[in-house]
Amino acid sequence: TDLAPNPSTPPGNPELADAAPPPQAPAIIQRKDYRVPEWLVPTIDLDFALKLDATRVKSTLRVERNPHGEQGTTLRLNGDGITADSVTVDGQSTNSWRMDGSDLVIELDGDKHEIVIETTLDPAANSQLSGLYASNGMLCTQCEAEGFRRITFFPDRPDVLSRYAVRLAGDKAKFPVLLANGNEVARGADPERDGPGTHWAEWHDPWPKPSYLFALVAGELVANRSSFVTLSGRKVRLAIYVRPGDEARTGHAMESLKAAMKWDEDVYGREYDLDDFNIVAVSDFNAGAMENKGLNIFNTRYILADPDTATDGDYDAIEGVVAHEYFHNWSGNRVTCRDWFQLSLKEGFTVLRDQQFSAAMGSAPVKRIEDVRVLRGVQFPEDSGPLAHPIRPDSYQEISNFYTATVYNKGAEVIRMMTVMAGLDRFRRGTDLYFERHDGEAATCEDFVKAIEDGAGLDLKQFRRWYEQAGTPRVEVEMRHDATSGEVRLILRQTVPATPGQPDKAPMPIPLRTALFDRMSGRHGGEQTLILDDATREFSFTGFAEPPVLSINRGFSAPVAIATPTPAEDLLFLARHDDDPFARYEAMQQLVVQHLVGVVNGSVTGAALDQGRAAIGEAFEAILDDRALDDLMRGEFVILPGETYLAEQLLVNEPAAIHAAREELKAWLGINLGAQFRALHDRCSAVPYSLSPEARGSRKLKTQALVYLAPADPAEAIRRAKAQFDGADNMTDRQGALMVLCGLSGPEREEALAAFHDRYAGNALVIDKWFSLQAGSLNPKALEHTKALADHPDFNLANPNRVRSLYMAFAANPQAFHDASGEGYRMIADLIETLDPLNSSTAARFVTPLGRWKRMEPGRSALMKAELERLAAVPTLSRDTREQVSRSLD
Ligand code: 0A1
Ligand code: ZN
Repeated sequence: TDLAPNPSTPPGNPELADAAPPPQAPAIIQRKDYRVPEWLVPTIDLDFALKLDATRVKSTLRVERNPHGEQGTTLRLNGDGITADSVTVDGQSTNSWRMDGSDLVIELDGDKHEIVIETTLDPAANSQLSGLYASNGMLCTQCEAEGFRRITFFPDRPDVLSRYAVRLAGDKAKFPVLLANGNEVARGADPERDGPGTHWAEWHDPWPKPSYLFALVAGELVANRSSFVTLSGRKVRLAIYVRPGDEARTGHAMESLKAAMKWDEDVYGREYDLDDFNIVAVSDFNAGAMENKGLNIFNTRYILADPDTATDGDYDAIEGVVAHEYFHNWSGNRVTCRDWFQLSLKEGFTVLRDQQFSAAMGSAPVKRIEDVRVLRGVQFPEDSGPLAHPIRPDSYQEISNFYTATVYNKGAEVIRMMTVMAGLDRFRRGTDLYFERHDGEAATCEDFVKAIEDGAGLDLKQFRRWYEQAGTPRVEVEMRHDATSGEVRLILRQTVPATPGQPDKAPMPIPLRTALFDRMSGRHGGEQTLILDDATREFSFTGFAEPPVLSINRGFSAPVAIATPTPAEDLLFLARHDDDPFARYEAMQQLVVQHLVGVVNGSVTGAALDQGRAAIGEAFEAILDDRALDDLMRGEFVILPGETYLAEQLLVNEPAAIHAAREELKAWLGINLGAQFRALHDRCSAVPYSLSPEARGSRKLKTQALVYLAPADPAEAIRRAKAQFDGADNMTDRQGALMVLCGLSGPEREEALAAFHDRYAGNALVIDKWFSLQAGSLNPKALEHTKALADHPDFNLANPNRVRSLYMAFAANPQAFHDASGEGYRMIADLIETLDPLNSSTAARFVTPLGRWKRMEPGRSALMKAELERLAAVPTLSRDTREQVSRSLD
């Protein structure tokens, strides 16, 4: 290749510019600094000569000056860790380019030019799994958010949309399958051009797209093929590509895909827009999956399932993620993001859409409970910690740190509130207008809000604060009853807590679905949606001779915390009578939360402790006996609130006390309702395996029964768990039983772990479960076990699934991670330090659990902070990890 002389780059060699970057303060990208691109790239041709350790890329860009942009003379093309082998402008090799940091800058005098750039990559050495990388002998890409610049030089920003024409050539034996976005337009073999034993394929994507949606895959893959006829009668070919041997486990993903395609037509009027829809599953992947246009790339864990290897939870996750990526074709691809601050435009909306879809496919109330559990368990802590940010952030250093529960899950809740205020029909008019107005554009959150406002006929002026302000609003509730007039006055107050960089907050409109129950009849006179849109608001109701029971934030209509405790008797009433299934569940949870918080802070002792337990026991018994409840829902009711959520309710987090109080309650329930739990385990064990809701419900309850029996009667729990494990014909039962055995001690534990490992040796996804079960276990030795597992021959730092299976499970294990010695903290900090140079975006995700030191009791707080400070002193820390560490220490 002709290496262009490059006189303008001191000291004469562009590669040196990258080799040793001078230490400098990290650049902070600000939302307000957005400028339209100076240059557009209407088309790009990419020519890949694929090889695992040396792929050559020739990129041809037709660039045009943007009439709306600044009229400078330089074209800046982003790069990251790559060098140009050659650069030509309008067919001439040129000297008028230079490297500026990692970017390639070309001086151009005209308005339209053709730029050709050649780069060489080493995919096998790409351990970051961003850009083009190798996984098990295949090649694949991950370009969101800024991976395309690791492949070639390009204006790597989502508001530059191009038509892609891609030619892939490579060894026919190693890469029999060659895939890229769009349509395959030609294929053949040209050994003279590409070398002996090669073949090639050409793919054209007719839809202009940003670079983050580019993808290619090359490898030895087999396809599960099917088809779908769209609402206008077009036949779309569907294929799910996996490694040979895995094809039998793709059926559920394929069914989920077809159901999602149909649902998006029925519910949002969205039709698929290419003749092919391809999915590829890869086992080395930093995230869950990626919505590349017409070529979604998935983590194997969200594709592969059969009853022997996947739990019911895995089946649901596959259905949800397959749908999520498919839905992005409209919410993300056809309408994309102007800049990365708008990430929630596509993610919040797409999460809402996948939640709605899963609700429609299964039990809507159970799905709502699960979604709220994730929100409270992950997003609420984020919103009250050092990494809190609005769903539309104002600044970042590294965008991959903003793929958060806030942007995704709170983003979905914010749009869900629009559906509550408008109703689904009017909301649909809003989304129709949004897609119509912005199809083919790179849009903003503001564009979305405006379209909903116009289409649904809502006034969202004040509502926009939900995009601006971080922090979970707290709502206080006061009810005043006048027995003579029968009037009830409900006084609601909101406060939005201060968050980093946002000390003062303004009130936001909070839609609260509310009902007032008559104590005698157990009924209410109709639900109303109250909008709390000021610091304080009062609502008045008439016709109540007796003070009613308040059911508020039904269906979790707003992502807020109700801060006022409810009298236990009212909670018991709601747990029995509320006709909103979420509210009923919530009353049970609240009953337990209020009790456990009291136990931990010392306000509930002696007789009050006995009374509290007795009330919870009664409520549990009623739930276990209630014939009107289905088992899936019953299964939700008997899951105690998690320790992270409990910690959120306390001013000072005392993990050991929270853990002890929760475990003691479990044991008390196991002892006092032992007969019921045994009967439950027997009843559920008799239900044969199927994917019906009834059978799934019984599997959920079966293991829950063991969870309560374990602390109450360990010997019996071991007997039952062993029988469940040995007799299991599905992974849900097997994993549930192994989890219970893992938390106890004895030869049965070791035997079951060994049997499980033997049975599934070589099945990476199941071996991940084997690691997670041990690291996440209630077993008092979980810390020791985790340490030992890091040296297990199956452990592998290069595979993100494996890393997460061990260490995320560990960091989420309150007892082990918060071991008073601080060893848990050290283990995670050591992991971050070792993993960071290999895979910085995965490493950075482990900073979060260490970041919650401020509200921790003093001993652990100091230990956590010391680990963060140790990390901050590592000079070579990546931008990803450094940003998270420094925000956590601020
Ligand atoms: N857009 C994807 C998520 C995603 C983000 C970054 C990735 O690179 C590491 C990969 C995937 C989604 O929401 O599904
Ligand atoms: Zn997404």
